[in-house]
Amino acid sequence: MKRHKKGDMQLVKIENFLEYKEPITVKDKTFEKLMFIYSIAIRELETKIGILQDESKIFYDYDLIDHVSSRIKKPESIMNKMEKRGYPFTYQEMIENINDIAGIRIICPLKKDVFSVKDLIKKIPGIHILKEKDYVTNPKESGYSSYHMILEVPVTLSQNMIYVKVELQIRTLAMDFWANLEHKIKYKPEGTVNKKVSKELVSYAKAIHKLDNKMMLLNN
Ligand code: 0O2
Repeated sequence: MKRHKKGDMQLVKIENFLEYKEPITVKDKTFEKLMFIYSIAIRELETKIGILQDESKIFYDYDLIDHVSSRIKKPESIMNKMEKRGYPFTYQEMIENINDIAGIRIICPLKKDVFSVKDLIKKIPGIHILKEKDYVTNPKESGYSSYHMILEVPVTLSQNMIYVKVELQIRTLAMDFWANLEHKIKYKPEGTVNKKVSKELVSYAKAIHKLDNKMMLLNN
């Protein structure tokens, strides 16, 4: 295969990498190529996050990050989200509008660690921040709390460097505990939930918020 020198490499956004006007067919080669590119973006970013995690331990004797998880959104979840939001089923619409095809979650011990991690992520060279939502300072009505970022991560292939979108969720262990259970109970459309349960979940989220603040003080 003919290889270009790094200096010759084209830097393109994923939207401009292939011809994406055609309709989505989840079993075709275009879909496979796209999911591969998203998975590389996850690998690249996870490596960088792992370095931050290890650096904190080795240099500062501090566990800034408890653990990291990642996933590629399932084809049926991508299609459901597009249908729900009324986007035409083309690759172009998918790439432009579905920001969480590649997702990484960083779980921190304490609330202040969430903000330290997001500051460190912002300093990683070459990464673009497209969107930020601070549901830690301002939780959602449901009680959901987490720091969200939509990033563009450069992925280097043999011929091109491509910017790929990744959704990053950063939260504490306690917020994660709540979000995982609440998601199971309520967030998915199949799960119908009555007002009493919703109210209770909000009150548990408030309790977790208090707990996170107390744990932070205890740790000072
Ligand atoms: P799923 O099934 O978890 O993937 P965007 O994604 O940027 O186009 P949106 O939907 O406004 O726009 O994003 P937001 O509010 O940042 O939420 C993105 C993700 O956060 C959701 O993805 C959930 O994973 C999580 N989330 C948001 N609100 C809640 C909540 O109330 N409870 C729980 N448990 N999780 C929440 P999806 O694709 O909507 O769902």
